[in-house]
Amino acid sequence: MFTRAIVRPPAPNFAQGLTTAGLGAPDYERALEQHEAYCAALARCGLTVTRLEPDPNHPDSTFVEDTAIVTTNHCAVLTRPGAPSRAGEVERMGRALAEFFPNLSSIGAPGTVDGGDVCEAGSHFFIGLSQRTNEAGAQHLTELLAPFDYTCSLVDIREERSLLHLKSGIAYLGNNRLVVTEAIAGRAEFAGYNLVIVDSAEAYAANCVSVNDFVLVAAGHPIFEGKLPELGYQTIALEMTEFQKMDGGLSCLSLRF
Ligand code: CIR
Repeated sequence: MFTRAIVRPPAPNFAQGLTTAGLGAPDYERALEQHEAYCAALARCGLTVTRLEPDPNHPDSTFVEDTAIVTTNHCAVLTRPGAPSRAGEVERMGRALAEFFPNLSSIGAPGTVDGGDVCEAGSHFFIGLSQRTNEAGAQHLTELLAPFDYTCSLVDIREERSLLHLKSGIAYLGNNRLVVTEAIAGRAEFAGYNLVIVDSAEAYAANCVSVNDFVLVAAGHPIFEGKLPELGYQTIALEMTEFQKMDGGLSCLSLRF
């Protein structure tokens, strides 16, 4: 069971962050409302939500997931984000996590890892090799997780232009069930899993988040949203339009542990 989440509401200059989405500039007030609804959903899932102060020096800092990997058996690793403009986000997360994780470790140079590329699936981690996460970073993370009895495998998405991060295209729901976009559903790495395949037209919905008794899903993806209750999941649909404009999804707005 998760008991806590750390989030960081967007700063007023959130629109100055990195994006490739081509969906126009986000509306700040709307982003704040969507963020607040997201926090309320985490609370409904039973989590105590810690809100870090917004950081205008780092307009992408609302996407806290990229700054650390926090595992269910209480190990935490600070990342070294692949985008230089995001490097300065990690220090604040380190201070926030130190309270809960006395043995924090860190990815070191020349490695880079964005937390969005790291998908915990039971005792196994999928690590995406992406525009943000490199081989050295993935290797270092594999070494840091090994003492905690975690195995890791790499999923190379560098040619998948539609995926910024691995978790833009996959999510683990527990019980060997993996949500995956059509584009990468055929990858050998996912062969042993029960797959919930997300239609290309709804690819953004693949970034859903299993939190205790609920699965958080991005609103506006009726095919996917319809599938989950059939499989026995209770969903909470959340408006994510303003974060989607900045290439962000549901998982990246929080660290959960
Ligand atoms: C970035 O490009 O880094 C941010 N605008 C979006 C990061 C989204 N993070 C994630 O999917 N884990």
